[in-house]
Amino acid sequence: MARRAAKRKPARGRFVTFEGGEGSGKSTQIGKLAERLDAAGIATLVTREPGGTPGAEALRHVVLSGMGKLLGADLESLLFAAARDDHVHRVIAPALAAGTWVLCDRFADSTRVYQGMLGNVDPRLLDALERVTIGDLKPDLTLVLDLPVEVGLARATARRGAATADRFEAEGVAFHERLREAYREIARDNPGRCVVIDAAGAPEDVAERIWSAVRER
Ligand code: Z5A
Repeated sequence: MARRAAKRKPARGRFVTFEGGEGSGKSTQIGKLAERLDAAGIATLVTREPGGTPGAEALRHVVLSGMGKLLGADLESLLFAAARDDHVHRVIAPALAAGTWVLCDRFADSTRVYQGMLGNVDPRLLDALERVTIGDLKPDLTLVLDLPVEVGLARATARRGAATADRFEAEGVAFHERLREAYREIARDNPGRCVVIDAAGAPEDVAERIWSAVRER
């Protein structure tokens, strides 16, 4: 009797998140890493938060327009959580299960930093939201792009041109300094998952630092 070949489940893909302050180069670097992984024959999916699904992109529009801020930090956290839940369940988890590497521009650390450490949202609320939205789905690697605040803001301002600053871009320098420190703290507390990348210098040099970190892991 002919035996049917057992179907092998693909190995789970790796989940890599990019975090950092305004203008730190996350979008630029995520594209460069995706190109390198593709060239190495590794299937990748590039996505972002808030966003990544039609529903989450609609919520992105709400929070970046400043409407979320009007509701207060607790409710703004719920909007980010709703967007994340949709994104995780419809896009990230299925892609990882299919063996695709997922490269995500911002993830749960952004909520911890922006809403938690800077917005003073109770960590117990954020813990509860994480349990519901991401459960055990922690990133395998988080690259924290670290840059002096004035350099990041100058890059973001140059890119924006005459357009109006969004809800977060409009915050002052002190906010962005606290943001940078908050990310460093998260990286210190999670050394197994996070690598701080010096994001100053030419994009190609930053890409090399990221590639070394990915290879090492
Ligand atoms: N947020 C939140 O509060 N809670 C959450 O849970 C989540 C998010 C998930 C999303 O904003 C906002 O939502 C974010 C946090 C909040 N707010 N902020 N700020 P976004 O997605 O619109 O913006 P962003 O995530 O901050 O990214 P960005 O400003 O677009 O910057 P970036 O992706 O880090 O950088 P980039 O686009 O690659 O580069 C910026 C410019 O610099 C661009 O013109 C590049 O060409 C240039 N660049 C990049 N690298 C270099 C180098 N090495 N040298 C010179 N110039 C460079």
